[in-house]
Amino acid sequence: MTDNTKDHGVSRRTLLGTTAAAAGVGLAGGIAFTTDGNQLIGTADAQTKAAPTLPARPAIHKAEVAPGELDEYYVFFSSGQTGELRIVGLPSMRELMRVPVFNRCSATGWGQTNESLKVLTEGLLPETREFLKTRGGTYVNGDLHHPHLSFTDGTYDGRYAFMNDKANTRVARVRLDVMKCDKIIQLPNQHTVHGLRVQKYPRTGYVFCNGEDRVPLVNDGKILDKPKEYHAIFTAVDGDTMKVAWQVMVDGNLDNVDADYQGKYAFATCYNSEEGVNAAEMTASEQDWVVIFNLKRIEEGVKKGDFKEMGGVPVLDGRKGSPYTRYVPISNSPHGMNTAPDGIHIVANGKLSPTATVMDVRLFDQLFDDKIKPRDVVVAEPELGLGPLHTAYDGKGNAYTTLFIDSQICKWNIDLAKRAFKGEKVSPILQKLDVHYQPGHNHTSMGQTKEADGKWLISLNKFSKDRFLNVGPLKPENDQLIDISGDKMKLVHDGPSFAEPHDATIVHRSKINPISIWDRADPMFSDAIKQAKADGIKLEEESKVIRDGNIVRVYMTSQAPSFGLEHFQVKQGDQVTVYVTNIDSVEDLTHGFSIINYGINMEVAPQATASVSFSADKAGVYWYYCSWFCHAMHMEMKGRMFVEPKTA
Ligand code: K7E
Ligand code: CUA
Repeated sequence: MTDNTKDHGVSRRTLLGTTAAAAGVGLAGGIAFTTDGNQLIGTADAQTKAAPTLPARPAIHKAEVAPGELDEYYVFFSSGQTGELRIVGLPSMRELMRVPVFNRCSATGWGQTNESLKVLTEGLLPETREFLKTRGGTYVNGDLHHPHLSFTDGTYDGRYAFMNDKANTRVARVRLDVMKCDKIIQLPNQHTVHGLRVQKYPRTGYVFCNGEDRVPLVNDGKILDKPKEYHAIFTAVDGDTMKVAWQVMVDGNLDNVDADYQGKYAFATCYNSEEGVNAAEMTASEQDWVVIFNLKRIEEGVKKGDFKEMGGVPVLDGRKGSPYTRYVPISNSPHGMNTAPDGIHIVANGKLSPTATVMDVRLFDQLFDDKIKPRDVVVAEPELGLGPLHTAYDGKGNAYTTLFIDSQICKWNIDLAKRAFKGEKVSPILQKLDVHYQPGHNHTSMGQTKEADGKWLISLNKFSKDRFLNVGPLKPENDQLIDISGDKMKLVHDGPSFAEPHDATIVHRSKINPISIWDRADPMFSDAIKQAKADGIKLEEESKVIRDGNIVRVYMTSQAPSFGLEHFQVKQGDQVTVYVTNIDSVEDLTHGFSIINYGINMEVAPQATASVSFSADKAGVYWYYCSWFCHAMHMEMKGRMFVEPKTA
């Protein structure tokens, strides 16, 4: 009973009209509200009657959030090669904030302030430090694929978001109280980190990081074109300390990863069991695998000393035949790995195979005890369509798999798939919905937790083609919002997005509680506080210049609409650090500090301190100004830096 619902060529108007009609509500005033505060559906008719002077407009859909209303969900979006984390409201799909992580940010000074440079540099490997010495000290690019929030007991706890950098093998953590990145580490031994997920139970705990590419272990040039001696590494980072807990060497290239709801296992899709180095070699064999990691055995192995220490971390041997891992054969090149909210089923998505492979985590104990064979953990393998990449869940037993090649989302039922696998004549496929175009990840509201609520699905499509005004050869991508609360999926919104949100996490707003004004004791600027103390300065009260040879520290407050210093004087060649402390404690009253022609700009939010260091190499008068709009006299919030020329 496959129903291939086609939404080809559906216009926003007809779509909304259909939805309104389907809702079947009689409305007196044209607009009604559901009990949860969502605006619900006015028929075009009702609206026309209510406001006869307005031209007939489409009904207000529940996906639309009226001016002044708040969204029900936060979505934490990756941004791929842009390197930042984005926060979007759902269902409005309004972009709320960008959190710079691996990139540099002109607006906030990320990559320029001392506070951000500390985060960007302190976790780099020693050899990278050396390599970047003459390259500005830090990477300026990153490739952020997978943002995932910390868990306690199977659901989000609002502490952190963790994310990977595929480009430079890093893992970052964003504090959800202030929405700023506070830690970045680079993983040793591993070459790229692609898949990243966190431990769901009892808490995070571990952050699991897949090393995708295989390289010589000790990659110093002694081994080059000997692919048999290359290895891929799986890493568990301790999410509290942001240090590597342990690593496991595996066979094949690791792709995506997920964890169970019992705190016992992590599992990763692997491609390139051939261990080839080009596409033809990598896809030659019919079978790849999912590798399952036994966390308890690995921890015991570390305790017993059954590892080699490399790059300062314990590396265990998890290749085939190891007690730490099991390899479950799967059709060629599986991609996404997704745990269902039922805590039982995990799905490996076929990519090159039209199938999804469903495993039952309750069988993993027996697999590790060698009581069953690896393929015995497979309980269903439905054929869904071409290019299955990722699967999301509604918490009602249904799964939603992106079909990259078919440009569709396939909705299917896990139970029906299991019955079909046992030989019953049933089709697990409930609906196929066209998306525009070529979806990668998809995600449901709270769907990666045990609290999946089955309301919304987003499809992160790689191509938008004709869906938006033409902006030239480089097009935006298209994040589409789909209503899954009824029996049928309904496409309700197209959202253009810049390169390249692979992945997203949809979180109910009740889980996230950011602050609006910084705590003066925040560790983010503790170095500044320490330095000021050593200089006998109270950051919140004083503005003063301290000279120490050619090292100059300029302390100034900022309070709308003026800086604590109208001017300060330094000498050409001085090494200057400016500390700006925003002493306004008014919500949303952010100041900025920019020095003209010195290439300097940073954000200073209420009650924060931010600092920037530079060499005062150009003599002359340089105005500094507040770059974040703060006051009616914001334009006047400025001062002058005098750089006295060197006398020859
Ligand atoms: Cu499928 Cu990097 Cu999550 Cu992209 S990965 S789609
Ligand atoms: Cu301070 Cu604008």
